[in-house]
Amino acid sequence: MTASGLLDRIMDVGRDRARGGYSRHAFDPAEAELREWFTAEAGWLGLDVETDRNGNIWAWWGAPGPDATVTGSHLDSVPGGGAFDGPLGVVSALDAVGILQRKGFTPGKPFAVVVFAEEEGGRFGVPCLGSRLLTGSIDPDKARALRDPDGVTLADAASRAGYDPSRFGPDREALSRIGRFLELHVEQGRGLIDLDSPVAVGSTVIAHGRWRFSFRGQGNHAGATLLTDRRDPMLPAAATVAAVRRIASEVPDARATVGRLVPTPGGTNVIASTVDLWLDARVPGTGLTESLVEDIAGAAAEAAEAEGCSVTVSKESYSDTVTFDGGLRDRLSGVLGGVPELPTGAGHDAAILAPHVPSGMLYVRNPTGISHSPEEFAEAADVDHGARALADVLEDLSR
Ligand code: HGY
Ligand code: MN
Ligand code: MN
Repeated sequence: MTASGLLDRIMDVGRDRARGGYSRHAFDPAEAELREWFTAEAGWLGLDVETDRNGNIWAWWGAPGPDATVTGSHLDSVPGGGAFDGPLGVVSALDAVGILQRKGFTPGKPFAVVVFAEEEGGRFGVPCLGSRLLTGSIDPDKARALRDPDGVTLADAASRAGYDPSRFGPDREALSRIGRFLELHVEQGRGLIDLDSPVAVGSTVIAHGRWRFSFRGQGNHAGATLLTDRRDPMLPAAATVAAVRRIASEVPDARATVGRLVPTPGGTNVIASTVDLWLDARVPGTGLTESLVEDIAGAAAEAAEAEGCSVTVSKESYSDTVTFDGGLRDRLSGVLGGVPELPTGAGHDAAILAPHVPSGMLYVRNPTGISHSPEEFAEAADVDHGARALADVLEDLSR
């Protein structure tokens, strides 16, 4: 089954009728359906499937072992996300195994397809949760206590889905087996359109993080409270959203976003008592993301004081700039005949693994250049070209 054909099989799983696109999140029914689907597809390829202590799925072609060539991505999405971010890397890995099997290739070293859990952090707020737990990049107790928008903890959600959250944590055995990791991903930008190439090799992932700003004022009646008597946290929250764009536009190549803002209690005729907003900030280079956030936090504190409110800022996740392994990058480019190399502003599990094992990425052209939105797209011809390119490099890496 080709990668584009495999994508068609899951096209209706986790559709979000309200937001458009897909909402597939850690340990929810849609993701569970995708896990079952992946396990079946891997089984038909004769792969042995196991789920590790952190909810990541490993499909082994032959016996598990050291120096393994591992490829894969994630199946979860952002809320209202596109069909390709994550699943494209998974279906391409399955298709690549099929291509290699049909040509009679047998890996000369252990080989696995992996699906990482909660890469988007769409439910529990921390991106790449499965690969962070695996590599020890997040404290397991902090992870277990993460809450979704309904207040359900990761521990409870995992238990309800049949996992044992007490086992969450660094998995040295699983990590030590990985000889190299390669993730194929839909491009989240216009690089390949402008370069007129169907695939590229990844070079860097820029630093990025998420911060929660909590504004506190006085809840009250919208009609009975004079404007002069208010401490309305919505005012400093709104001022901060405007300040994010104003301050970030002064920093070369910075990206800063407020995509989520939640007033409490959230009534039309109610002055909010608190307003929470989440800042996603990303600046290439070292230390520049944090200094951007410091400037934004300063503007938030000023705006809060002017309205008689308070604000607390807490860092929820952060990843430094990552440069993928040069030797692996060169090898990928060599096998693929010198395709372009592209940086990205999007985070990936490959970047979480990069400090621990040689990691690399392949990108497949996205004619819209749009991602984290239903308009995200990849032509079937490019999808299948990407799977064949992945098969070629995996063959080279697995001899
Ligand atoms: O947010 C990101 O960059 C990635 O899509 N998780
Ligand atoms: Mn994404
Ligand atoms: Mn992704």
